[in-house]
Amino acid sequence: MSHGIIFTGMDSESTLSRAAGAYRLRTWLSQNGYNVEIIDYFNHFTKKEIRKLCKKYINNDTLFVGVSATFFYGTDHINFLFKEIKKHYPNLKTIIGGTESELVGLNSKIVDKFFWGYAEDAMLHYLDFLTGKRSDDLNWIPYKDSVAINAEQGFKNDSSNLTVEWEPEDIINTNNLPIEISRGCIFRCRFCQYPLLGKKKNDYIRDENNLADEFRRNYELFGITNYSFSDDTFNDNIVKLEHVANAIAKSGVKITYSCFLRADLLANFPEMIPILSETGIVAAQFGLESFNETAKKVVGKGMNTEKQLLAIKNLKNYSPVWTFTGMIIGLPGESIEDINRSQQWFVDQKNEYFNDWGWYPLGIKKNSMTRKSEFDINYEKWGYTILDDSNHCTDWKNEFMTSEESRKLSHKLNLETIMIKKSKRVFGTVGLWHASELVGLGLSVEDIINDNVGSDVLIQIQEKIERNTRDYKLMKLKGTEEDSYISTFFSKIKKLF
Ligand code: B12
Ligand code: SF4
Repeated sequence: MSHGIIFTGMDSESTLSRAAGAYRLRTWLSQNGYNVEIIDYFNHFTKKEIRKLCKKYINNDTLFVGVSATFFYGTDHINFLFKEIKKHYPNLKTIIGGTESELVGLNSKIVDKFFWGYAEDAMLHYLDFLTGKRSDDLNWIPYKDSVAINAEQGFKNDSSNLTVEWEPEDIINTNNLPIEISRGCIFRCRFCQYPLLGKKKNDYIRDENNLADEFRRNYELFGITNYSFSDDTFNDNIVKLEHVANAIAKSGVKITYSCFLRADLLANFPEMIPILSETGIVAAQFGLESFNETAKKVVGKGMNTEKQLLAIKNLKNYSPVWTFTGMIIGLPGESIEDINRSQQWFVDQKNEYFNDWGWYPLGIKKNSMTRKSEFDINYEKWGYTILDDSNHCTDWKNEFMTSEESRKLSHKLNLETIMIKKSKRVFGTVGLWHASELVGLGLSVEDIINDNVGSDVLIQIQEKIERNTRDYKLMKLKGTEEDSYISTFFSKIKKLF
């Protein structure tokens, strides 16, 4: 008995963790009277199996079939699924939701609606419409060959309750789950496409008890003690950190976690460091973005680099924390020589400040319908000329390079880093992902920091990923065996003729 089915997954093969979006919607909608079935690991199901899943899970109550595109971009799978729905279940709505994603190769003619952005309220509104309880007064805008809404716009975005109720049927065979602490960020960095920017301190923060309940429930049901904090800037103020410390204490569960931090806030508010340590921080991702003074000022992260680095060192000296920073290629005022110099600095600092780092080309998404950055809107003012805007990520040029050159350079430098560090990154993943997986497998933070990760551990991860996927698939396909015996029987007969 489900009102809708959401297919989800991580685009990458290399993770033991899960994407939260579909599960958050399931929890919220069930609190409001609608049942949602989730099919995770979408890219691991064959076309035949997708057909079987549709037969098994679609019933008379089903109103929609959706895909969560925050972390899943497999358009072959989406096209196949929606074609099946349009052919065999024409009354159902086909929906894509999540953070606005490029989805190259998607046939948008067979997508009825796109919901971009945090979508609890908009989706509830839409389901009430589909069940005849209200009219559809959502603000639909033409989008590709379909229509879309910016699901965050026009709603309260109340974030006091952000519960995700993971269920035994989700087969949580891992010790790393995402958990939302708050939404949005108090800053407005000029390149940033994150949601709900410029919020007031403590807007969109989760209620303390609501957070504590989730820590406790996850521990009692699945033994979870290790988390990826989904929060755009975890340390945007000290009150929030204290609030989370209280929630952890209330839950009675001793946790470890990874999170996104701003270095300038650590420098300005050093009293954050003991709180982070005592609450269980083991890995942190910074976004220093650049060492070039002009570029830093332009984006809105202008604090003197030395001060930022000292704060990061203080954090690491207080208790072991694996650290990573993202760096952007293509910011105003920063030349290719500057970037090569920064890469050399990273190589020379030998884990003193950062255990890993990654280069990312600047993305200008001029045609994005949601979450536009200042650079997306006023690119000319910041020295960018648009060369081609037919794709989701616009091709640009500034005084130093083109977007194509910035893409190539980031690829080259990231490869170089892997070679230099003889990287033990888990199957090529970078950033928090890597550290979270390893902590979840029981490795000590010290070993991760010192790159003391044997190939046996990597094989163990690979085996666990394969086992998890197989167990999950078996469970979801359970009850369709009969189907499969019949089709095997017929295909054997076919072969005889
Ligand atoms: C936490 C996080 C991570 C964590 C994830 C941990 C985990 N296990 O989930 C880590 C650090 C590992 C990570 C990694 C990466 N991330 Co990240 N991450 C985030 C962050 C900050 C929050 C995501 C989240 O979980 N939110 C909480 C959930 C509940 O929200 P949600 O998924 O958006 O779901 C809501 C809506 O979107 C909607 N929705 C979702 N699904 C569906 C389905 C339907 C049918 C409907 C109607 C609605 C709907 O409803 C949900 C409830 O409101 C976002 C930024 C942001 N604030 O959105 C970036 C973000 C998702 N990441 C991004 C990127 C690019 C990456 C990386 C590729 C970075 C890299 N180069 O390595 C990797 C991907 C790794 C991989 N293998 O796929 C981009 C994705 C851009 C895109 N979609 O095109 C984002 C948006 C940041 C950005 N603006 O650049 N990330
Ligand atoms: S880059 Fe980070 S600090 Fe800046 S606005 Fe975005 S989420 Fe906030």
